[in-house]
Amino acid sequence: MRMVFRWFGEGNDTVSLRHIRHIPGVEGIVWALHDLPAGEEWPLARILEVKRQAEEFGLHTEVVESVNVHEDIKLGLPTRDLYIERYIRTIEQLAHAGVKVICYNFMPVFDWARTDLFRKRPDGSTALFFEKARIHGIDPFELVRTINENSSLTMPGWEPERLSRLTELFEAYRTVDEEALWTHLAYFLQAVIPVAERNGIQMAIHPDDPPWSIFGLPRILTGQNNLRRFLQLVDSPSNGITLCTGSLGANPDNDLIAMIHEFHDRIPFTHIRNVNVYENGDFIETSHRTEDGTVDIAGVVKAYQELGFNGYCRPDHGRHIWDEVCRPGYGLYDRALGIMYLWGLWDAYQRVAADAAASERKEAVR
Ligand code: DNO
Repeated sequence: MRMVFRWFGEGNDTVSLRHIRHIPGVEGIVWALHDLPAGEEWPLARILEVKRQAEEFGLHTEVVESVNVHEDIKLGLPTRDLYIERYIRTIEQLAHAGVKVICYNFMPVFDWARTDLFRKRPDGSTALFFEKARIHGIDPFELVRTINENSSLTMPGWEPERLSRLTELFEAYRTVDEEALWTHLAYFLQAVIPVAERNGIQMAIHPDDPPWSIFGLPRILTGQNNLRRFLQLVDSPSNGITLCTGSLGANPDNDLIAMIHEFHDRIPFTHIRNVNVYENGDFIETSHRTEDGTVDIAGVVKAYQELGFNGYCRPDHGRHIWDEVCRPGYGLYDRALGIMYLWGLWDAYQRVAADAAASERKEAVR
């Protein structure tokens, strides 16, 4: 397991590379050119600049999250070919700079969604929260307004520029159902996966967060059967998944450990975090510890360890603790605690496995 940490870039993050370097076992950053709107080609000089900044602190830039997919591709519009062309050139430039994994998603209009960014928890910390009933009753425009008003540091995926076309997009998606979205995804993959293959890149789609339809928009990367269907769309090692335990784990019917066993050789990147799902379907993000939520984090790490997982892993959203002022979910402290928990589990399972193998060898010699 190769540990990496998300960093939003110079002047765009409260966490510094210097601090990231202090977290044990972190070898690289997970990054993006967040100021470029979806559909723009990433200039090589800008890519190399981030690489240089990270390398100054002994960190690599092998994992990108996200190269966002332009809505015209998801909508299947004739203009998609132009945006696919640019996407391909971005893949090539990233490969040229030594990138190995590109995370992206195929969620219409909105990236991940929450109803409250700073929900007070019983321990006094705050965390991201999703209230099912509220999202069903709310007008998406109002949600965008409250989210952006309540935080000067927006959630990635909710940048005001990106959402400025909201009315137009809702109108356009009226004719795109789940099957149409699958077709548009296949078209995109058929164009980009061969390029990724040639350039030694693994594309890793992020599941939908939460893994169900919101605001009547289709969502298809929601569970084990759909992920299997996704992998079969283009059967290539370059066509992979970012297995996100928090996104998929928001639906308690999702068996994460079964997914890891089934898909492990197509998981170049994993996000590990915990959520606590309530009986009514609401969920709140918690500390990474298994006992603190409804996702079996220890089981997840154990499965990866048993399978000899050698992909990239990052802790995911954390609570806001110790008075830290940070991007929602992306503070330093709770994510660093998360990493130490993940390493603790990993090292312990690894030790137990090594000890068991050693005693088996001893038995065999006797
Ligand atoms: C939220 C993230 C998502 C993720 C994208 C990947 O914190 O997990 O914004 O980066 O969906 O494309």
